[in-house]
Amino acid sequence: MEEIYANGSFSNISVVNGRGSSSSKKWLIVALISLGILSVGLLIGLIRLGVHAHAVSSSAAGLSDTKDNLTDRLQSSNDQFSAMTKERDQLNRIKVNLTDSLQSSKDQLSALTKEKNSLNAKLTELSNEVTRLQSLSNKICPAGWRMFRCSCYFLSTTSGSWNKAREDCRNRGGDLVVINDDDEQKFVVALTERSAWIGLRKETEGSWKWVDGTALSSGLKKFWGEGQPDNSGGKEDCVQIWGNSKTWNDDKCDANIQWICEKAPM
Ligand SMILES: [Ca+2]
Ligand SMILES: [Ca+2]
Repeated sequence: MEEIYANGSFSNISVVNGRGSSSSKKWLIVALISLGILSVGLLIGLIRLGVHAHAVSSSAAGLSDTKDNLTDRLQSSNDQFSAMTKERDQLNRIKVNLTDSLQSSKDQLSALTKEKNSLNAKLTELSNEVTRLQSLSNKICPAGWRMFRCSCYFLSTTSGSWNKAREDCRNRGGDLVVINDDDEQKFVVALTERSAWIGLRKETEGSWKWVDGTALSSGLKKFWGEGQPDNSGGKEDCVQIWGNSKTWNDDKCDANIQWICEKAPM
């Protein structure tokens, strides 16, 4: 008992409690201290973890705010893009309309230019006609000739072949009549009730030529009589106006009929 007390304070405790060995008590104390230290460390760890969690939570909140901010900006950008797209489409429509208007204006300008050129050409033609009429204003047809527009016409009082008729007209300062249009045809056929030679003759088969060298125009072919020219007998090369129907007929050039001459006034 005394030995035990002599071994120091820890031993004394062990002796007083009367439980376990001195070594075990020491380990118990060490364990308690370690447990305390561990608890303190754990507490510090928990505090740090709490602080870190708070920081993470704050960071997450910040990120959420940033995300909301970016979402708002993205939505705003989308709205702006949509508005710009609409504006672009509207501008494209305006551009198409303006392009159409410009093309239409160009077409109208082109048509007006053509019309202006056409009118200028007609004005020149009319001016020339006025000049020509003025030069003829003091001119008259000889006795026995009838004036129509700017020509004199003579109906023969005798009869003969086409060649004789032409020779007579030339001797009178003219030639067999050249019918240039509907009005002249109307005037010429009114000169006689009988058939008469005109200045139209076959050049080759199917080709007719006036004595002034011009070809028979398609617009005057309507004056052929029904079924004419028929080249009856294979020798009808000269043209007469039929007195009864007032239409044209090809006949044998040596047929004996009247003729009509044409010449300019003097
Ligand atoms: Ca004529
Ligand atoms: Ca005939």
